[in-house]
Amino acid sequence: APYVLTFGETMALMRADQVGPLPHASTMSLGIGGSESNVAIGLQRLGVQAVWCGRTGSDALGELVGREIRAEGVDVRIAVDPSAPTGLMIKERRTPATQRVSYYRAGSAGSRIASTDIDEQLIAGAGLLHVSGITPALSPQAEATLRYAVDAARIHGVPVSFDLNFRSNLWSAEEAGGIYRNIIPLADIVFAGDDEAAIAVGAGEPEELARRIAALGPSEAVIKLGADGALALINGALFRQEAITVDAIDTVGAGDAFVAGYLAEYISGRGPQDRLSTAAATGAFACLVPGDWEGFPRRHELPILQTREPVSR
Ligand code: KDG
Repeated sequence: APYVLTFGETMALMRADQVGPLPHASTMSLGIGGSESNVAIGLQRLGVQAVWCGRTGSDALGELVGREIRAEGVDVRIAVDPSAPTGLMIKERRTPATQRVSYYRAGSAGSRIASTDIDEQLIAGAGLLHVSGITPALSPQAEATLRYAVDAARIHGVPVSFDLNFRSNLWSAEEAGGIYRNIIPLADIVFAGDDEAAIAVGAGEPEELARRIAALGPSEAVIKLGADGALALINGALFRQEAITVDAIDTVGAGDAFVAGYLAEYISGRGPQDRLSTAAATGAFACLVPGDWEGFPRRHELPILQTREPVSR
């Protein structure tokens, strides 16, 4: 069966257990998070083999990153960097429904990812390469690594998926926009929130955003609209998907879950409507728990959100 290859920075993640200002959080939970490893975990839970490459420090948090992703069945390829620490991300739960994320990742091991960390044969053998727009925001070397991987995928005829994933804490919309416009033409599938798509191609209605992205080259442009669902333009045909309404307690990770759901169906050869409906379900599941990826569904759990029965026995 084909595997999905992805790479990026995964950090230790500390989140306040209680709602309130961070300086008054007396206890924090320790876990991990990273957009691309979240996608890998999401794929793995849906029965698709995923391979994740990344760099961590030679430290306890790096060990944690490796253990957690490996425990999900993902094939993990970590380059340990003795000269830099594993990055850290902190989540404050200021209200029951709002999160604030702070990064402690400048100069981290993950930001020093290099092309030598991703074996070309691993790229050549993949069914799909998934990359995110967080990587080029980390360092010039990380950007070069992304370019190397995408170029190698294209040379070997491996489809490329690109999630714009704008992070305003890492760079400006102007900087990001230029890089997005360089990478989008090299991708087959592009995922973007409507706000993210606007950074790349200018503001507009979701359908128009998808058309502008597709005009740059990708055969599939998927616009994520949060609680308003999603829209996909696939080889010129438009598909719409409603969101599944949930009482969201933490939406961080929902975009990654959506991508995992979409790609799991794509790589399994399922059609646009299946890709979108699974994506909507996986995205909704991710909003139900405080962690970024812990709530991602297994395939047999997908129907749970569609049923009205509170108890199954
Ligand atoms: O998509 C969720 C991610 O934002 C989170 O897990 C951490 O990769 C991350 C980032 O850089 O924000």
